[in-house]
Amino acid sequence: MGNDYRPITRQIGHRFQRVGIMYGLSVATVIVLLSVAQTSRAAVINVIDVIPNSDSSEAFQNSEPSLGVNPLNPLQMIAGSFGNGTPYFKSVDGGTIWSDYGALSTNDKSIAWRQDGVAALTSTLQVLTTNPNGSLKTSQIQTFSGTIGASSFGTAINTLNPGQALDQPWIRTGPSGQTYEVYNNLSNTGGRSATMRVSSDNGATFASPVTLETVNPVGGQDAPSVRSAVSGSTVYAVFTRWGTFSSVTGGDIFSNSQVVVVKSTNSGASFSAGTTAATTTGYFSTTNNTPLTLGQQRTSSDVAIAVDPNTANHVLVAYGDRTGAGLLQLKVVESTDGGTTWTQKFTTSSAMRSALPALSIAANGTIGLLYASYDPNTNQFSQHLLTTSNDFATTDDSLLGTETNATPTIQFNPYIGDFYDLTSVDDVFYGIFSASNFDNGNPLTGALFPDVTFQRDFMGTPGTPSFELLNLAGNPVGFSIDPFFFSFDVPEPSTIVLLGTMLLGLAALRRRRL
Ligand SMILES: [Ca+2]
Ligand SMILES: [Ca+2]
Repeated sequence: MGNDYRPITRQIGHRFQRVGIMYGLSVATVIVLLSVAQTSRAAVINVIDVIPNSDSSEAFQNSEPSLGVNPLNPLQMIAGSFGNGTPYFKSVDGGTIWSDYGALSTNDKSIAWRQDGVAALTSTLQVLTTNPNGSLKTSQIQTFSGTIGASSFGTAINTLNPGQALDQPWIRTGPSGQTYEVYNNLSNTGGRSATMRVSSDNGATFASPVTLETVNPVGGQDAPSVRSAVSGSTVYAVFTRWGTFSSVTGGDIFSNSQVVVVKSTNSGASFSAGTTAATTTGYFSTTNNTPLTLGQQRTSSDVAIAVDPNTANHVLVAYGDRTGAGLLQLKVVESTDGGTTWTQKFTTSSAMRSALPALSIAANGTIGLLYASYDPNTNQFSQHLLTTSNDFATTDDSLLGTETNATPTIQFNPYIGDFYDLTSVDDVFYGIFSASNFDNGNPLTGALFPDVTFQRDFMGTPGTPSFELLNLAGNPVGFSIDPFFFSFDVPEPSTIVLLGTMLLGLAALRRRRL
């Protein structure tokens, strides 16, 4: 039993191999090897189960995770996921230790930190009424503000309740109190559902909502996910304009959908009409284990956007494409002229289905893409942080975890979430994903993490069949979906020599410890 155990043998398994190869070589040789091997620098990244030790008895499905990091003090962060209501968690040590930060009654939620560092903001959705067929009729979006010293978000500072069908709010912040909430308003005329509202006082008050969509989508609405990214006074938003509908096994697809990017250069006071960043086949499935899902995880409207913190004209979009029967792939397009023209840069493997993209660009220009994959042949999930420091000339795909889809069984939709979340401060990526905590070291029956840390109580050894969750009284607790946090500082190519030297030092250290 313990709450900060790290599975040392598996943690360094990968590193040890590399070290073993290098051992006995001269420093100069190692530097040369590392320089040559830059194209394959996938890393073993420590992932931390966010569930605090005090919550060791929980067995909820903590899906759909969000993360906010204080840009002025990245030791401070607040995360949230589904669970018993929507529990929130905070860390003041860079994500190593997490504690409870209250809970809100929400359907969806999103988190962003104020850029002045004062507080985190969360935007939440509450469904108020449904139609007889169960579809959304009315809902409200609320905004909450919480300081890191507080114990919860407290009461809402703003409520949007127009008596309409609002869905999936997503919050991001700008440098002078601007707060951008994008969402899908299914009550908008003509199915022009992609919408944003803008605050200039940290979410206390908002200007009238702006309908970002400017045409009536052929598919009847824009896809549920609307996302935004901010660089100074430049704000981008992206959504998928659904095209021609057809029904396939397991759900709906929308051919000739458009991935639309709109832009404001005046902190959201006005927006340009959208440009088409890509054409795709949209998809929507709220069932489970179909050719259109990631196992038990439903799929819909995967889209993400990131803007370069140093160059507002440099913007990236990731989106989902149903590229064939039983095949879902993520694609990344890039613009360096402020969204006027777009270039295809990256596509995930066609050997498995991928979704839940989250994008960020670090201060040093490194690009990060967090995503989930599902392999129908093995019935396994995997999570990945893909990074590139040379604009996708080469990419490093770091595997964060692999889990069976067979267990735990779904408690509600979404199984692991309609999104993951990734942000960055300076040169460090901060990400969060939800996955099974069944860390028996075997993704055929449980989960395998290259490097994981648990705060919740357990007995046995993580990564082995002896691993068992315990409550604080020492009694067994069932395995469940948990949120997992990670941070990752990508070394720039110029620092690779330094890394080589460090690895040699590490080699000696690790060998002694073995
Ligand atoms: Ca859980
Ligand atoms: Ca959702």
